[in-house]
Amino acid sequence: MNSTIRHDWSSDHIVALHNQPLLALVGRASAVHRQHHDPNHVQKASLLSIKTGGCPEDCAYCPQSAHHRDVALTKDRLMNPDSVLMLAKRARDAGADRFCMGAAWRQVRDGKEFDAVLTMVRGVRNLGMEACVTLGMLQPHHAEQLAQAGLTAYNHNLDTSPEFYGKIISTRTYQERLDTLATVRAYNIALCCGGIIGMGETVEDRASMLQVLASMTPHPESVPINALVPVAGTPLADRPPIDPLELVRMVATARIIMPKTIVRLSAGRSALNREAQILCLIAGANSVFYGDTLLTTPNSDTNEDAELFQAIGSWVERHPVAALE
Ligand code: SAM
Ligand code: DTB
Ligand code: SF4
Repeated sequence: MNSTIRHDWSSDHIVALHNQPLLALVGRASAVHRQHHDPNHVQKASLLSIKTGGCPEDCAYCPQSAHHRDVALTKDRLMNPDSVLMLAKRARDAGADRFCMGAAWRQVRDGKEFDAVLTMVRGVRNLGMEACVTLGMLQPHHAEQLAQAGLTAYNHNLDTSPEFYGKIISTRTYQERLDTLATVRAYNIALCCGGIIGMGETVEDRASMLQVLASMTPHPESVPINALVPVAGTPLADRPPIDPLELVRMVATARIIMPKTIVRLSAGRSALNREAQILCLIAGANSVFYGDTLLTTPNSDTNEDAELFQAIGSWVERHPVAALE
């Protein structure tokens, strides 16, 4: 199996990979996955909205945009670091080893609020967890301070292809996103960067987004694949749900073209039954969000997740059998 790391995948090639017969696609993706990752380990990441709603951006999918006035959402100021760290500890005790904090900001600003976020990052790291934040756009000195605080990764998504992007967001350009990603990279913070499927984009758009991700050197360390969670009051509220196998194809394609990247089966997982989730894990997903809520919408039920992890035997970091082989 040839899975050298490439940065020159063409969109056409990615479409062809994506559209090949499902069993061939999943088989190839699974082989790449096994070559580069422990197939029994599923990382559990916990997600917390540290500042909710009232965001000046107009992302069509997002319940937190102030432009979508009919969304039933309670806005909240930035949480205090003590409460955040209490929840981080609880998540760690429940089995999460990565804690991701999201703020509904257009961009980071200097001041007390950013200082509080730095305190949260330091606190999460002191708990022995990976820390990830998503705070919108940032300037170099913000990235520098986040790196000094020990931040593991910065999440900033492309969301979709450059071609479809204008149908989803008008208040921030694709180039601004790429600039933010470059700033994060310049300070040696790992990149968590992915997108959403199910917003009305074509398979070509999905491939085009993957092409942009795979052209980055190195590939993003982490790629979240979200399925749209349609929220009442947002412009995308009535989008029909995607077929779970579309998520499987997206995960598998990401796995093949970015062999070492941590692929995250992110929002929309609660619409998948156990077997569809397992297919995604076989096809190369390394991680799921674990906990009752994503940022503002419900996540998969934690009891059902416990049963899922029990069924696949991934509670143990490394299965003892692996040590015998
Ligand atoms: N405001 C920051 C930003 O946009 O960079 C951080 C928070 S924002 C909520 C983080 C990501 O969540 C978005 O880029 C998008 O990919 C994802 N997201 C938001 N709402 C979603 C939804 N309804 N369904 C799926 N993914 C969603
Ligand atoms: C990402 O790609 N997915 C997460 C995380 N990064 C921050 C967010 C999903 C949000 C889903 C909608 C909500 O709960 O508000
Ligand atoms: Fe704001 Fe982020 Fe939601 Fe866009 S995705 S509206 S930037 S919180």
